[in-house]
Formats: sequence, structure tokens, C-alpha cells
Amino acid sequence: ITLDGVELRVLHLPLVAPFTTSFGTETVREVIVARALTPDGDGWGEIVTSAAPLYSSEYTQGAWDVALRWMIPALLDARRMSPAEVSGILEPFVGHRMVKAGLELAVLDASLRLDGISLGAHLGVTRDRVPSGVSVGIQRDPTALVDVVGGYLDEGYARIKIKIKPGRDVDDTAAVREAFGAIALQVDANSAYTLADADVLAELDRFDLLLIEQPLQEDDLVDHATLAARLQTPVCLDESIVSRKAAVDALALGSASVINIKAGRVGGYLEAVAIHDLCRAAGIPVWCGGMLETGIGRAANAALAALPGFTLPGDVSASNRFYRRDIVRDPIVLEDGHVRVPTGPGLGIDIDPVALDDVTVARETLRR
Ligand code: OSB
Ligand code: MG
Repeated sequence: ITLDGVELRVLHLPLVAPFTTSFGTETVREVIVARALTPDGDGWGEIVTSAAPLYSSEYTQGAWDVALRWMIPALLDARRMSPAEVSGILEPFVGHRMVKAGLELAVLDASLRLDGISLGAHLGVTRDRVPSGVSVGIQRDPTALVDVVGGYLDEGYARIKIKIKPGRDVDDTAAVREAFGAIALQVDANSAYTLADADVLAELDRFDLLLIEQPLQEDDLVDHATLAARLQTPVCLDESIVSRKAAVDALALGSASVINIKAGRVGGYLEAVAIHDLCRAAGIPVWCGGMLETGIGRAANAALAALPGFTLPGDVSASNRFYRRDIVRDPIVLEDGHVRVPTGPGLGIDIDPVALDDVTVARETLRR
């Protein structure tokens, strides 16, 4: 494509209910969307940073600054590029992978729309729909948690993931397991533990969980390997897998037997596919994680999750799990416990300009 400009917006999307993890509670999703402007039409991407650097070191204002000061100017200097060339153009800038991913996605969407090809077809999906899991935040108490989980099971979600933290782990998990029997269940600690907590984490072994996600810190690959050897429950990494290289290292060390793939965290959908390919060749199951995406990112995630190596249900829940009103006209819905892989050109979405303007709190455009 030929890149004439990039528009960035900060959005504030109210959540249908507060979302609590071991690192905090959110009631509004602050997120950045990027629009690639080309002579032949626009492309949309999403930069999945949060307001505060609690999940990772990235956050809205840092992302906004590095995008406008460094990354978008580098892309505009290059002027003509294929989607596959974006990561190379942005490679000199260290880190800021969520920004790189969002900008790459905008270029990818513009390019695929121009060619009339869907993202799913471009990536090589093998399914037209994927089973949908839901990520459930920490609630007031285990009784409230059982209530909320019951609601999602009634809606048809194929897998439940509950967030845990020290003091809200064994009892919460026991309550859900006792209430609902042999459902597909997993837990996510978002780095809330240390190796000193291994005994508590081993108590989770009796619940026959699909996996425990990211119990330790992002850079604790060796400690994760030590912990994995002590647990029956498979250890899955999220925060630690920041690139294909990190995945290679984690597998070599035995830090994980399952990997959560998030395009934002690893610097783009193309890097995400590379991690998928690596894990598939190694026989390591992967699943598609989420970052409370808008309709832009959720459409892309549904396509990614339909690659053949995604053998576990992902956090690819319907739009209405987080939002009352999405910024696309055709939000992802839950059908029979599955979400459909979009088939239209590019991301296959139709932005609702009024809904988008209503949630826009900041806006800036750079042009050549
Ligand atoms: O750890 O998977 C995570 C949301 C924000 C940051 C980190 C995580 C999450 C989720 C929600 O669990 C997944 C979703 O978008 O459905
Ligand atoms: Mg996680």
C-alpha cells in the first residue's frame, strides 16, 4: 500500500460490569485505534494498551507518544510497504509491541481490503467458526463468582477462565468446580505469585484444570520451569511470551506446556502466526488470548484463533461480554458456544462512525 497518513484516537468504552484481575479493576476500557489512510481506502488497527502499565510496561500515553513521535513518522517515510514489511520498518524501536501490532494491523487491513481478501483467508484458517471461552474477573466472593459464571454457562460459553490472586484462589476455584461439575475450567493469575506460593498453587491440582496461566512474573522463565515441574496442572504463559524468541526459550526451558497467543503482546498478528507455527510443529497447544478488544481487534482475533494449532478455546468472547455498544456495526456474537470467523475483505468489519465518535476522547492525524 501507499501510506498517506495515520489517524490515532483514544477511546473510552464503558464496560458492562467492572473487570477485576490480580492487578486492578477497570470500569472503562481506554484503548487506542489506528486508521491507515491510503489513496485506495482506509485500514483499521487497535493498540491494546491500557491506561496504566499494570499488565505490561505499555500504557496509553506512552503508546500515543511513541506512535506519533517515532513509529508513524518511520512508516510515512517508507511511504510504500507491504504488511510484512511493517515489522522491519519498526524494528529499530525497542519494545512497544502493542503499538507495533496496532499499526501493522491497520496496514494489513488496508492492504487486504484492496486485494479483496479476508484476514482469515490470508492467514490460512481451517475453520469458519471457533469455540468461545470467557474470562471472568474476580468477584466480591465465591458465591457471587458462581452466579456470574452460571450466567456465562447459560449463554453457552464453551470454556470458563477465572482470575485468581493470593487469598482468592483455592476457594474460588473450588466453588466453581463444585457448582458446575466437569466444565472446561482454567485460572489466570496475571503474575500475582512467587515460587514461595508453590504449595498453594499445588492445591489447585485437585480441580483438574485445563491450565494455570502466568502464575509468576513476566521475566521468571526459570522459576516457571521449576514450578511447572511441581504442578500437575499444565502451566500456560501469557505475559512472558513477548515474541517468537521468548516462546522458543520458554519451550526449551520447560517453562510452559501451553501458550496463550496475543497479537498485541507479541508485536503483531504476523508474529503471532509465527508463534503458532512454532508451537504446532513442537506439539504445544496454543489458544488466543484477549485484551478487551473492540470490534476491530475481536474480528482479527477470531481469524487468528481459527488457525489449526489453536486447539484450546480462546478468550474470544462476544462483544456484549464487555460492551453495550461496539464501534463496529457487526459485532462478534456468540452462537452455539462459538464465534464466527469474519469473511469480508480485510478484518471484515464495518466501522460505525457515530459510535466511534461518541467514545473518542482524543484524536490526532499525521500526514506525509
Ligand atoms: O491476562 O488474559 C489476560 C484482559 C486484560 C489484560 C490481560 C488479560 C485480560 C483477560 C481478558 O483475561 C480477555 C478478554 O479480552 O476476553
Ligand atoms: Mg492472561
